[in-house]
Amino acid sequence: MKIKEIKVFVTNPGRNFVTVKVITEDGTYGLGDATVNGRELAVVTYLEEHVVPCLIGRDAHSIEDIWQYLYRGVYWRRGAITMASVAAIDMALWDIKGKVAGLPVYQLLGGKCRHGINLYAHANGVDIDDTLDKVQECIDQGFKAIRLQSAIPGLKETYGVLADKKDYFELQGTRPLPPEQEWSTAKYFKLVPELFKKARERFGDDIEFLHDVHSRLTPIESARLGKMLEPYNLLFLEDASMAENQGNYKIIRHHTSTPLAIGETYNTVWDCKDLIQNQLIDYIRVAATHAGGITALKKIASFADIYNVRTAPHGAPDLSPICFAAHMHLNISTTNFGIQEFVGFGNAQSQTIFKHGMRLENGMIMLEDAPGLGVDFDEKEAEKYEYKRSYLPVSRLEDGTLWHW
Ligand code: CS2
Ligand code: MG
Repeated sequence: MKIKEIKVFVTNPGRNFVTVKVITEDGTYGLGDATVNGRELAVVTYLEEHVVPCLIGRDAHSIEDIWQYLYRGVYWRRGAITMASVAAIDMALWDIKGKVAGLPVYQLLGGKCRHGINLYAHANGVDIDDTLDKVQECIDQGFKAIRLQSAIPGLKETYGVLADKKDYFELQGTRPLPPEQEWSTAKYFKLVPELFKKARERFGDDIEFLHDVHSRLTPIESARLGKMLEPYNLLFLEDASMAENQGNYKIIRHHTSTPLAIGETYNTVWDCKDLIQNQLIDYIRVAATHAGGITALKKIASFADIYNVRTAPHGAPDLSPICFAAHMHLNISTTNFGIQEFVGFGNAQSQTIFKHGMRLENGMIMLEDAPGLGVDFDEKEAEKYEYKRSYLPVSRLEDGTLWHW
């Protein structure tokens, strides 16, 4: 089953997505997501110039060998751009294999370990009361786990919420240069314990709460936050401190029993090997698109299982429905799956481009039994929405120092 052609598409139905289509000689095709938020065209060039020419004529069934060829066979390994390219090809090849077998990908990964996939939704508010009202909306929609983020009074555009009460997800593509936000750990510390105290008072103990620190604290500050939040029993605290230094988590872990999650920016198992094998985290959040695809995530999950670490794949809207579907096939067939982040299936335009049969039911995703990944991509629709340069925000301390976003 030789690979005949590989196409790379960029479309912007409200935000940029890079999609790869691998086509075999008999016309079977598979799809992959290669979106790296804010650096999209770098992946397109990497794929078109350096990957596609090497794959034409290769056997589409040789998923592991092609993965090794694109990873081990390249001197410059790792990094978001390289791994998103490897990932997109890998997803597309699993999609093809499923279509040829007439089976959904999860069957090829070992079959179902559960009937549905538990999700956590987002409640982002401009202040505590607004955030709590959003929590109520999530509960009304059937969600049983919710991530709470509130803007911090007195700071410009804090993480999770931007000016004009807009969710930061909506703003992609509307500003030509990175928007700037402000950060103050002191002000954040006044707000966050209060947010969760009020949330527990209003909603009781039966709902799971989560929170994303977005790497803005030093390790010892994260440790303090984890302690302060212990009474409110979080499912996990995400990205408590900078991801690059795995040693940070030794300090945090030493001081708090609040469960810890990290991994959305990791590109390979090497980025989280120490965290996992030293049991410094509870959830690993690597995404199929950014950490080398289904092949790599399956291996990371098996490694994590040995150390009681569960998976909680990144589910932000800058991952396309193809990546989301890849996560669903992994989630349903992975014994140590924990929870999946979910922010909806995208806007109306996006849903005309990416078509799928995944269903939301009572805070869970249910999968249909379509062969492959179960997502289709409408090229004609995609052409209507041109790429727009767009950036994530940057964050500065109140004195102007550039900080983590
Ligand atoms: C966030 C992401 O969903 C999350 O947990 O951290 O929204 C993240 O900021 C973006 O995906 C970055 O591209
Ligand atoms: Mg996050």
